[in-house]
Amino acid sequence: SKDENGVTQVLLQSPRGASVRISLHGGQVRSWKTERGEELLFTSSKANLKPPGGVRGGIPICFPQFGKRGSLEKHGFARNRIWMIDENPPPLPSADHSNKAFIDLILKSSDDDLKIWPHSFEFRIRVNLSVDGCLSLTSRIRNVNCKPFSFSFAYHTYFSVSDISEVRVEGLETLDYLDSLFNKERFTEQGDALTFESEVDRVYLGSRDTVAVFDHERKRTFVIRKEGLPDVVVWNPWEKKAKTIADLGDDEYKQMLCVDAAAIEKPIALKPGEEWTGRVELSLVASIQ
Ligand code: TA6
Repeated sequence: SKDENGVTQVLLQSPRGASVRISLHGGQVRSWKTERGEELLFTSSKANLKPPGGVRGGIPICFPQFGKRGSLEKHGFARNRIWMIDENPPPLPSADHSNKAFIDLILKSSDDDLKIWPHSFEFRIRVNLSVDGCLSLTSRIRNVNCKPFSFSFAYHTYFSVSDISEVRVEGLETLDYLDSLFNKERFTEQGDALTFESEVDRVYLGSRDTVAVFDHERKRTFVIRKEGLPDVVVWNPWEKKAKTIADLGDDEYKQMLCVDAAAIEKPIALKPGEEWTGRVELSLVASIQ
C-alpha cells in the first residue's frame, strides 16, 4: 500500500495477528504491534513523514555515519532515501523461512550519494516477523567499489514506554561509554541498571549481545539481541532538549526511549567485494516482578 505521501509501505502479519509496517522511505520500520494490537515502537505525533527527512519514530537506519561523527548530514543519508523492494535477494544463511512474513529492501548509492560519499555500496535489509511476534532486522552492506571504505551504523530504535521514569535498562553494567553530553568523553558505567532522571545520550562500547529494557508500569520487557553490532546507544532528550526538537512534542520524551544496536566507536571497514552483516532481534516478554 502507499502512505499519505505516496511512498510504498509493506505490512507483515504473523498468523496470530502481530504486525510490522515498513516504509520504503528510509527502509524504516514504522510500526511493530503485538497480537493484541498494542504498538511497541514510539512515533512522535509531530513526526514529519514527508521524504526526504528523517521520521522521528520507529527504527530509522543510521548509515553510513552515526550522528555528526563525520562530514555527512546527521546520521547519514540512508534514512532519508527511498529504498526499493529487493525481488531477488541472495540467500540469507541463518534465515527461518517457515513463516513468510519477511520483506527484503535494497538501497544502492545514487549518483548524488556518490558526490557526497564516493563509495559504491549495496545495502540490503531483511525485516522479518516471526510466528511469535519477534521482529528481526538483518542488514547486509556490500562494497561494490574498487576501493575500501568504512562506515558506522545504528538501528536507531524508538521504544514506546509508559513513563521514562519507570524504565530501566540492563546489560550495560560496568561498560565504558562515550557521553555525547560531555564532548564524547569516555566514562565507565558504575550503577546496577540504567534508570532515567535527566537527559541521556551515550554510546556504550562493546556490550554483550543481549540488552533488556524493563517497563515497570506496563509490566513488560523488550529484549534486544544483536550480532555484529558491538555498541549500544541510549538516548532520551528529557524535558529541556525535547522542547528544542521541532518534530517532538514537549512531553513526548516521557513515552520514548532509544536503545540502538550499533557499530560506532570502531567503524566497519570493507574491502572491495566484502560484505558485512549486522542483525538485531527484538522480542517482548511479560515481566516477572
Ligand atoms: O545519540 C542519539 C542521537 O544522536 C542524539 O544525539 C539525538 O540527537 C538523536 O540521535 C536523534 O537524532 P535526530 O537527527 O534524529 O534528531
